[in-house]
Amino acid sequence: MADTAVAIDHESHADAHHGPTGILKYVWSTDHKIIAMQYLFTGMFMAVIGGFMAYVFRMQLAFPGISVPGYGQVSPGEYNSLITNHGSIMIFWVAMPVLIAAFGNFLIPLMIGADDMVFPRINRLSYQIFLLSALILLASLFVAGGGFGGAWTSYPPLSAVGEYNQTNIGATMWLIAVALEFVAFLLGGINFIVTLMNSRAPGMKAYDIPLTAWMIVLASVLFMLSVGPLIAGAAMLLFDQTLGTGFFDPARGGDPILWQHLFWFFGHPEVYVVLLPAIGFTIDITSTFARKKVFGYKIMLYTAVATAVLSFFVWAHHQFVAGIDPRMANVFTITTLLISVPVGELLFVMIATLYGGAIRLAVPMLWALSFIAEFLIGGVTGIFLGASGADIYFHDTYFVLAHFHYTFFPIAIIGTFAAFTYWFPKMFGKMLDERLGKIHFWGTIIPFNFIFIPLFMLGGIGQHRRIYNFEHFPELAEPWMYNLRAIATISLVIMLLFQLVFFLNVIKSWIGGEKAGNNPWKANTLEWSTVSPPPHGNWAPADLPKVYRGPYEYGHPDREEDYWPQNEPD
Ligand code: HEM
Ligand SMILES: [Cu+2]
Repeated sequence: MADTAVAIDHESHADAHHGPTGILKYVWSTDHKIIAMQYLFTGMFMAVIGGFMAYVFRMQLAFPGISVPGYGQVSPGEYNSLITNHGSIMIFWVAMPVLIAAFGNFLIPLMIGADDMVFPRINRLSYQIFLLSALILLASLFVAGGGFGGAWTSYPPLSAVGEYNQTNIGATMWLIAVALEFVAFLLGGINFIVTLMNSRAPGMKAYDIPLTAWMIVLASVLFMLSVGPLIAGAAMLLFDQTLGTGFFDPARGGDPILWQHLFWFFGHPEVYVVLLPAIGFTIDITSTFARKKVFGYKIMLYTAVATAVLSFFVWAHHQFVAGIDPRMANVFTITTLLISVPVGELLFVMIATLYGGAIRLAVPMLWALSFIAEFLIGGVTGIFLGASGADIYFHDTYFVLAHFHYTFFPIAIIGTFAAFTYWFPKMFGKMLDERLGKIHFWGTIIPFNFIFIPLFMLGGIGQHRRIYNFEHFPELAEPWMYNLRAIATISLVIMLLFQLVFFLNVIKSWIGGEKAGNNPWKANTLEWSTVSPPPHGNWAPADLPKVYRGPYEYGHPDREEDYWPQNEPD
C-alpha cells in the first residue's frame, strides 16, 4: 500500500525530481507551490506597475500639465492609455493571478490533503500562458501609437476602428493579451475543480472542505461559465480590427451594443469571480482569530452559490443609458438590488462569527476586519447605481469610479494582504514582523479612504470619468474641486510610500524573521499540519493526512485546547 503510494508519487513528479536544476528547476517546476509563487510574484510586479500608472494619471488630474516626477508630461493619448492599462492590469493581471491562481494553487492541495494538483503539467502551462499574456500587454505600451486607450471595457466602435482610437497595434495586442489571459485561467480553473473533486484526504466530505478552497473553486466555475461569450466576442472584435469585418462597427453594418452584452455578461460575474476568494480568506481568518466556529458554514456556501447564479442576471445594469427599453431596465434594477441580499448575508455571517469570539487583532485579522468595513461601503453605494433612474445621473461619473474602487480595492488589495500575512508563515517558514505589519496596515487603510471619499463627492457633482483635464470644463475647474483632487492624489502618494514598509517587512522577515513552526496561529485546517514551508509532495507519502471533522472546531466545550485540527484522531 505505502509502496504503491511512493511509486505513484515518483511517477507523477518525475520531472521535478529528474528535470532541470538550478534556477531552471523553478522555471520548469510542476509543483503547485512553486507555480503559486510564480503567479504571486508576477501579480505583485504587475501591481507595482498598475499602482505607478495610477500615480501618474492622478498627478495629471490634480495638477494638470505638470511634469510628473518619475514620468514627465502626460499627453491626452498617454492619459487614455494609462487608465486603460491600469484598469486592465489591476483586474486581469493582479486580482485574478494573485487571489485565484497564487492562493488557489498554494492552498487547494494543502487544504484538502493532496500532494499536488491533478494535472501538474497543465498547471505549469497555465502559468506560462499567463506570463506570455503579461509580456504581450507590457510590450503593447511601447509599440508605434502607444498602448491601447479605449478603456478596459473596450467598447466599439472606438475599439474596433484604428482611425478612431489611434492605437491600432496597441489595441490588437491588448485584445490578444486579454484572450490569452482567459486561456490561462480556464486551464488553471479546470485543475482546481478536478483536484477538489478527486484528491481530497480520506474522510474529507463536502462540508469538511475549508471555505477558502470552496470559494476559489466556485470562482473558477463562475469564470468558466461566464467567459465563453466574451471569448467569442474578442475573436469578433479582433476580426473587426484586423480583417475589416463589421460585427460591432455600425459604419459596416454592425451593432456596438452587442459587444456591451458580451462584455458585461462576463464582466459582472467577473466581480464575483474575484470577490469569492477574498470572502473565503476573510471568513477563514475571522474564524481563526475569533477562536470561533464559522456561523453558518452551509449558509455561507449556498449563499455564495446563489450570488454566483444571480450574477448572471444583472449585466444590463451597465446599459441603462445605452438605449435599452425602460421596462427591461426595471427587470435589471430588480435583479441588481436583489443580489445585495446574498452579498449582505455573506457579511452578516462574518459579523455573527465575530460575535462573542475571543478576538485577537493580529495583522491578518486587521486586514480581514477592514475588508468587511470597506467592502460594505462599496456594496451600499452600488444600490444607488443599480436603480436605473438614479444611474442615469450617476452613470460614468466618479461616483461609479469610487463605488467600484470600494469593491475592487478591498477585494484585490485588502484580500491579498489578509491572505498574504495569514499564510506567509506557511509559505516561507518565517513570521512577519507584527509592528511593521501594523504600520503598513494603517498606512494603507487611512489613505485609501482619503483617496476615494473625495472622489465620491466629485462624482456626486457630476465629474465625468475618463477626462484628461478638467480645466476644459469651467464648471468642474473650481478651486475647491482642485483641493479635493489634490487630497486624493497626495493620499495616494502617501499610500504608495507605505507599501515600502510592506516590502521591507517581507524581505526582513524572509531573511531574518522568527521561525514559524507548523501552526503558528493554532488553526485547524490541513495546511497547518505539515512543516513550513511544505516539502515537495506536501507530506511524507506515508503520512498524508486523514480527516476526522470540519475545519472550524474552535472553542469546543469538551476540549482543553481551544482548537481541534481536522486531522487529529478522536
Ligand atoms: C491604488 C489605488 C488606486 C487608485 C488611486 C486608482 C485610481 C483610479 C482612477 C482615478 C481611475 C479613473 C481614471 C479616469 O477615469 O480618468 C481608475 C480607473 C480604474 N481602476 Fe483604479 N485605482 C486604484 C486601484 C485599483 C485597483 C486595485 C483596481 C482593481 C482591482 C482598479 C481598477 C480600475 C478600473 C477597472 C478602472 C477603469 C479603467 C477604465 O476606465 O477603463 N484600480 N483608477
Ligand atoms: Cu455590473
